[in-house]
Amino acid sequence: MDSTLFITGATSGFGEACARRFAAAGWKLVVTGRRQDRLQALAGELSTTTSVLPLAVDVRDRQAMQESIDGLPAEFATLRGLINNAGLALGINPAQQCSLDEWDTMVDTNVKGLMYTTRMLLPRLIAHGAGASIVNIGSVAGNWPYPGGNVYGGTKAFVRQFSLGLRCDLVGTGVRVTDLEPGLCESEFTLVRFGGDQARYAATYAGADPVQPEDIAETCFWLMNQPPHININNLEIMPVSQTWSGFAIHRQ
Ligand code: NDP
Ligand code: 8X3
Repeated sequence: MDSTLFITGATSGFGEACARRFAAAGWKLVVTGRRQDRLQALAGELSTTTSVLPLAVDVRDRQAMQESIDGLPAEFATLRGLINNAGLALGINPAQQCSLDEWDTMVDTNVKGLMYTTRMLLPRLIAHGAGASIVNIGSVAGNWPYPGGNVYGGTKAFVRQFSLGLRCDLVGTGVRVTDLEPGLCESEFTLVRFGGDQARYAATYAGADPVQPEDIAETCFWLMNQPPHININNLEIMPVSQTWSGFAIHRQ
């Protein structure tokens, strides 16, 4: 079977780990992200194993995404997999202190970017048919509220509901859809969230033995290699160290 995977946000974290995992299994890759230098380095490294096409593109730029996808060479034209992974959180402040610009960036990336990529690539996944898969990277933040999660959690709740809606629309095409919902995972996500603050990055993971990007990549690989009649609708994955708090009660 010809297996080509399109990954958004392959320049670090989950996306980069997925690129390595699927390349090792012989999948051809289209790897995307904004940081061209990282894409080139990754493509250079993995191209000793498989065919890799680096595409430097911002998922928020609808026209640039369309042009990149329209220009896919024939070798990468039909997709067995799409991992909608590009995304970010900015800050963890109470809503009443948040920046509207940061809220716009999260919505434009996590919601609109994912929406554009999916719509533009659906015909190529449908052309593959049975066994094709979309894995959307949601979050536990889409299922469970926490202080400061506000718009980030809202974007991930969109990812969950959009994924379920896609399942309805894609019935009969053979294309599977999963919302993969990680909890605490160690990646540059936390550096981005805290504006590059290394101390907050270290404090976030200290003593927590967090999930690693390679764990997420292994899960994506497992999801996409289920028998073609199986769809895992959604899947939460947390480190054992992470659980829930009780309800908060503010007393007068
Ligand atoms: P990283 O910061 O390591 O990776 C994020 C990736 O997204 C990078 O490759 C980045 O590439 C890309 N990206 C961000 N904005 C854009 C954009 N506008 N256009 C194109 N690419 C973009 O974080 P993770 O690997 O941890 O995060 C991946 C996904 O997982 C995100 O959707 C995140 O919300 C989600 N997630 C993360 C968790 C965690 O604890 N780490 C837990 C649950 C979900 P570049 O900057 O080069 O454009
Ligand atoms: C990232 C997980 O709990 O930091 O999506 O929001 S969390």
